[in-house]
Amino acid sequence: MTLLDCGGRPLDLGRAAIMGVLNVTPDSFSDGGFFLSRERAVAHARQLVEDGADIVDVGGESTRPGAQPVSVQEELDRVLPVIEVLRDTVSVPISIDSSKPEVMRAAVAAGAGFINDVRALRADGALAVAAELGVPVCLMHMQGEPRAMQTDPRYTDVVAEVRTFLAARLTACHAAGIEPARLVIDPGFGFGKTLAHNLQLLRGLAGLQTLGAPILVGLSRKSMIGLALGLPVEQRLAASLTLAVIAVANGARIVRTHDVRATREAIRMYETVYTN
Ligand code: YH5
Repeated sequence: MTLLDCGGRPLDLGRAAIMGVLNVTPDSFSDGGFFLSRERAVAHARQLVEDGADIVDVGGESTRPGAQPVSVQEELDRVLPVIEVLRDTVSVPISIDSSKPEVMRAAVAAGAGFINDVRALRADGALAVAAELGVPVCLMHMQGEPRAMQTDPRYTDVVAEVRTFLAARLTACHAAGIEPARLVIDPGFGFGKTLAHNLQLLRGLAGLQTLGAPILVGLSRKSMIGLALGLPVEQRLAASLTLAVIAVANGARIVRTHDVRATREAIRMYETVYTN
């Protein structure tokens, strides 16, 4: 049975774990300033935990297709106040969703115990900082950069290429002194992939298990559902739950989702049927 030590807070992977998404990006709503956006984010995080989140993923950089880069200072200003409050108000581990070593270091100092990096520690200095911090790290595959990654994604064999990329990042982490027991891998659904690529990856997900690291997936509300079923983002719950269950059936151990309670119920029901 796998237990990840997230800076002193355990994450039990004996059953699939639910990672609740907490976006701290001020794009969609304007408000009375930092205090209001911090209070709103903290309230949302507490709701995610009440709904059954096993870990909360705090992100201050939008990595959606077409998103513009954010400065280190802007990202710190968004996430640090929220992490500081959550450290003292929720008991589950806090994940920092960032690719910037300066943000990783400050977030872990403020109370984060897990690094979720959509760039798999490829930024300058990120490998060394992650080695020094000692917390678990999720390494995600992405082809290109968010701004242009959906322009013309190309693969000969998407499952093989994602697998080879993740194997190389695991090797780079080992070489940098990061213990294998704290590494998690993620195929990066929607990150430089067409609908066909995403479907091939989901069907081939179990093939990543031989890399020896727990698999995390993020499928919640993603465009692949919109493309497959013609649904707007607010009508993607049922399809997201279906994809989450398929992922767990194919080896996923952490599921990143906006809809914690429903995702937890769907996965627990699946596990009730298939676990003796
Ligand atoms: C992920 O897969 N994804 S941010 C576009 C959407 C809906 C949702 C409306 N961070 C992942 O959630 N971290 C994100 O269309 C992630 N794995 C890991 N490890 C993108 C997102 C989203 C994008």
